[in-house]
Amino acid sequence: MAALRALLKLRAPAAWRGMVGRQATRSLSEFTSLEEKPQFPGASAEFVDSLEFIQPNVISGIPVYRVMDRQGQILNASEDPLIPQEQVLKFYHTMTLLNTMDRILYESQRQGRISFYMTNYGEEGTHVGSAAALTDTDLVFGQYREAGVLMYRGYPLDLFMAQCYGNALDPGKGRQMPVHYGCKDRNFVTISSPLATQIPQAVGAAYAIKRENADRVVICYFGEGAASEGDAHAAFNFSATLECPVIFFCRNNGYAISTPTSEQYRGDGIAARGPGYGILSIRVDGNDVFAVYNATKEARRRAVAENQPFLIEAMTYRIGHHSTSDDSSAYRSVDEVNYWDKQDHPISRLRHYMMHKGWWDDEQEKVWRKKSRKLVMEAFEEAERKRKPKLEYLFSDVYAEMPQHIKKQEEALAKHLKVYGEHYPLDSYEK
Ligand SMILES: Cc1ncc(C[n+]2csc(CCOP(=O)(O)OP(=O)(O)O)c2C)c(N)n1
Ligand SMILES: [Mg+2]
Repeated sequence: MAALRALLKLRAPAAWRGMVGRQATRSLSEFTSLEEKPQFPGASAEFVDSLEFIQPNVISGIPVYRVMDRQGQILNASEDPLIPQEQVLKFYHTMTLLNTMDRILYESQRQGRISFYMTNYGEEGTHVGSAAALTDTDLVFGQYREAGVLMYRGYPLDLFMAQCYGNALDPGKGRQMPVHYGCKDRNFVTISSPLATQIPQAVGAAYAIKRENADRVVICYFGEGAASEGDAHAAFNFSATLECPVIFFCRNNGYAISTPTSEQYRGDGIAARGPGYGILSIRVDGNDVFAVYNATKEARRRAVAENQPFLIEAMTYRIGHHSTSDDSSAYRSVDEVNYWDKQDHPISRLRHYMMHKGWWDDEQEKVWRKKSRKLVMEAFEEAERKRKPKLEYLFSDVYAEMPQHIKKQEEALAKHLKVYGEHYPLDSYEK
């Protein structure tokens, strides 16, 4: 006991020093008031004399912010972001080009040309609406289903393809699974697919940006499934207590592989968690590209101006299978998927909007479909023709100087290939 007391004595002042500054500045009068008020550090509250548990649904039924209805009509003119025609066309071109790239690469995996793929079907609005609301210097941390963000930033088709093929043009030198894109020039941090890896990293980056006083924000994308990881919770809390300019962008697409949201959590989705951490939060219609744009733009403006985190929960639907390793017909109905594909799709909603405006018609659609398919096919064929990266890249870049045991492995491979090289497609590798 004495040892414990001694330990507490030693530790307490250090712990207090680490607490929020506000605690230290409370005046003496607050403690000498005759009124009985809770003085506990860490809570702002009143006393009550009735026993009542807080209902978890106190924060429930968080509304879904939208700007457009399913027919592409603006619901409230004051919410119309009034994006110029040229930029709206860029939204549409990006969303549809992404969709076409997905179709070709998905098929390519099915034919055994690449090892794996993940489509973005149905989530195009969350990517493009949020990407358009950021500036190019804002730092992006993605999960793996955000290719549209990178595409909106101008990442070319041949580099998407190079990564999926792991060919010599791939900046990752063919060392990663497909869809693990990264681009330093475009401030897009390379994907790490162990779930939630990027969330604490994004907060750390936002803290660094805050210390530099840079006019930048960090945006961190993740799925509602990844939000169940411990790292997500640690990241939320750090971002709030360290007051970091970060936007947590949750794509709530209804599933984490085969786990539906009804089995993922018991509260009101992800937005409901924000207030618990002291984070400003909003739920938006992720299939409404303008709603996503408005929410991200305002979150960005305030995150930078006020140095604080924001949480956006974009409600959407994963129309494709989780990945090429999944068959979603085992756990959801075709009718369910068809509803989102045919009746509430972000691409058709934006197309309706453009048609009302007189900015798009069936002929333009036909011409663009043909052209975008041609662009994707050309990049695809080029990627397939390219050689694989040099074999020596198997051993480089981990250590500044190659250690002995890696050197030994490299020599063993060279020896092996000298004898058995004819059994390998060595010509398909760069020399
Ligand atoms: C730590 C960890 N556990 C499990 C997995 C396997 N896994 C890959 S994706 C995924 C589901 C993630 O769902 P969600 O975050 O909702 O993203 P979505 O795929 O729906 O976009 C799981 C369980 C993983 N990659 N990492
Ligand atoms: Mg999900």
